[in-house]
Amino acid sequence: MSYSQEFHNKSLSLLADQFGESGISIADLISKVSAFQIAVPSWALGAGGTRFGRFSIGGEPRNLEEKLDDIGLLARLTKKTDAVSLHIPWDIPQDAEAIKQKAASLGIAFDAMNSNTFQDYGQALSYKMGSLSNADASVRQQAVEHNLQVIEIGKSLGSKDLTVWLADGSNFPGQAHFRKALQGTQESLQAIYAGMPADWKLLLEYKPYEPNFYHTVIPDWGTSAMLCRQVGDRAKVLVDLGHHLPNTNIEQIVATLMHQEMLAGFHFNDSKYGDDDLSTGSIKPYQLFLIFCELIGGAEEQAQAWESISWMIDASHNTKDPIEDLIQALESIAQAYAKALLVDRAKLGQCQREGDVVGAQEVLQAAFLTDVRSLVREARVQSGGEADPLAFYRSEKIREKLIAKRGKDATASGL
Ligand code: LRH
Ligand code: MN
Ligand code: MN
Repeated sequence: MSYSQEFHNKSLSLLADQFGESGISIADLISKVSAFQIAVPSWALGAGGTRFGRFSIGGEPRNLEEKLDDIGLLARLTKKTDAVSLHIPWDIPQDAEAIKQKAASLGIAFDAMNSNTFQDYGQALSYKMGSLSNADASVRQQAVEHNLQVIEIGKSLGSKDLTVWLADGSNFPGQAHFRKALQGTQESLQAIYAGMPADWKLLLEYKPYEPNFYHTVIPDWGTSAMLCRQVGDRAKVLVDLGHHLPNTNIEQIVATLMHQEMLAGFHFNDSKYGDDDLSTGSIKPYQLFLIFCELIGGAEEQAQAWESISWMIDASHNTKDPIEDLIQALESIAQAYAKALLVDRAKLGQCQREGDVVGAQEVLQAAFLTDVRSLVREARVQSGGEADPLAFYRSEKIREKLIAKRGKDATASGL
């Protein structure tokens, strides 16, 4: 939809009229939406996508500096991201100080560092049979040391988090010893945690299947939480939206984790079937909205502080221009958040106490069905971003310019 200033102003004042009555201040919402920032992973900037094929879009960032340039551009257009999440070994900085300075000049900080013990990249021992859980102690030790190196790189860049995702598991019954694999993982994580600075957080992902299809060592939030408890207070559960079996109630998982102050943060993406890594909000926007409802409720009712939660996109596929895709994802996340802020929580609480099921649904849908695009746009413009980032990106022919600069065959490292 093309944007006009007049239409924008009208929609915004309509929102103020609509929600003013229930005591919701649009100005307050605008400042909350403006403040909300989501980190972008370095691996989302290439058209790498799925593990099945790569169709380069051209002009992809060829190194860490160019990845930072792309995120700097996203930050400037959308005002919705101010950090990058690096993946080691894909993003080893040659000169950490220079990279740090470049990032700072673009207004980009370093979010969680991601370790990689799910593929072989020339290290001494293979991760084919697992990493932190491997039956062989020397492989476990190598994987621990890799994580410690990732922490060192993160320290040199000013990061404060380590995200661990394990592909560990087995493909066939009998292949792995379940309890020993868990015990090995626990001890490895304890060793990694012991090497983390005192102001760092460890974010532990879970995933029910893939690349292992019979069992994964950390299949669900419960196993992740159990391991985190054994590791330490600053180890918490990371919810990657794609890492659930179909129809899992993710908003309930979020509420449960917040209830125990165990929610580390999110990897946003969307899916139809599994870990599809599709653009956030492209498939199940209602689910995303309900997740934000739980987040806002959990923070307001002081289950867990909003500021303690990390936000990141983790999507990567091979059909869209990655920058356009990220613009859309950042917009969808901001919309879901804005809609959840519109929920009349007092009324919802009353419906819950009175057993008014119909009323509760009405309250949620009144917020969800509201068009908040003008609100999100206003937040962006007030922060100095573009009114319509996607239209700007296209009209300025930014991809064409990137291709001219970096080449048609330039590909980014990553998935
Ligand atoms: C694999 C995965 C996981 C990690 C990322 C690096 O499932 O997508 O979510 O966060 O790779
Ligand atoms: Mn993830
Ligand atoms: Mn994943």
